[in-house]
Amino acid sequence: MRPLVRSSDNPIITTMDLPRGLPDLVDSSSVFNPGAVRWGDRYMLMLRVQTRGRRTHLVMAESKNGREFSVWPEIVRLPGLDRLGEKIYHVYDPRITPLDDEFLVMFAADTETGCKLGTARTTDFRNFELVGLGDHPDIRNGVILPRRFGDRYLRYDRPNRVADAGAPGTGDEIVLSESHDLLEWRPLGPVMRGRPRYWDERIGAGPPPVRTRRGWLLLYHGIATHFGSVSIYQAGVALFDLDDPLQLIGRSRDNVLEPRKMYELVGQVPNVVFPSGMIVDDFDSDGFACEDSLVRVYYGAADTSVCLATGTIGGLLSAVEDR
Ligand code: BMA
Repeated sequence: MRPLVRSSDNPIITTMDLPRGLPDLVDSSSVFNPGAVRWGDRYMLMLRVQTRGRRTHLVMAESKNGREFSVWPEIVRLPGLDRLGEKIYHVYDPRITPLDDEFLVMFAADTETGCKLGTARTTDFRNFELVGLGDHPDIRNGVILPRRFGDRYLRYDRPNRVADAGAPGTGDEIVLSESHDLLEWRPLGPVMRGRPRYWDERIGAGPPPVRTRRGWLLLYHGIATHFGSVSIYQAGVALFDLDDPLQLIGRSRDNVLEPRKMYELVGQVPNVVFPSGMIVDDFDSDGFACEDSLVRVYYGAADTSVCLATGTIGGLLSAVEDR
């Protein structure tokens, strides 16, 4: 059995689903790479919407069944973003972590001096408190673990240390970092590297990791570069030690999702599946994801639409091989 199966309703959100009457979103080009989280009985997505002017807006959407979403008729405002003293071009690819009765949103922010990782907090997805932008000069794909370690927050992130010709910075190493205030992050060390010549030459974390009894389960994206032509974005699985998330237990040899459907092969950026949200239905009484629980993975397809694939925790774990 394949660990992830596409929804027959894909793509589940396209620009046709965006609310009418919002001047900022009129005739938008694409909606993709959503953050995702469960909020009471609702499945919440934070969508990345791109306009014809290549402006980016974040917009919330909600659903009762995880498949049919209604998009909120307002744009997410992060108060204070314009007063940080840096010109911010785009805020995008949000990842949402539930932690202590609130939601932490970590997003990428393109600035004059590189890509930064910013954090905002919310309890209702309408009012956001901006924590700020981290000071790492060029970094993306930050995902906060949904648990504190003592008085520290931990996150996996991906410094942009690799520059492909003509492309913005990317990277081939996921790093674990710690913070006491969500603002200053200190790298603790690399946790996994890209595998040259295979499907995951460049890598970056997908959604925030899920706590299972066997370890922290992380979906990540792997990029195969193709002779200076278009890169191929796929998804794979890795597992890290529960008490020491610096230790990689194993990872999938092959990808678990790759562009095959027309909506993944063709679009604004072809050949892209980009998992950014993952919602687990069932946790046991100790807060571990149940192995037989349904998992919904939300991903951007070809930087154009939002898609859904489902599986189980057990199925994803079985894709992980011992190192
Ligand atoms: C990455 C990020 C993603 C995007 C992907 C494919 O570098 O910018 O937001 O989905 O490229 O274009």
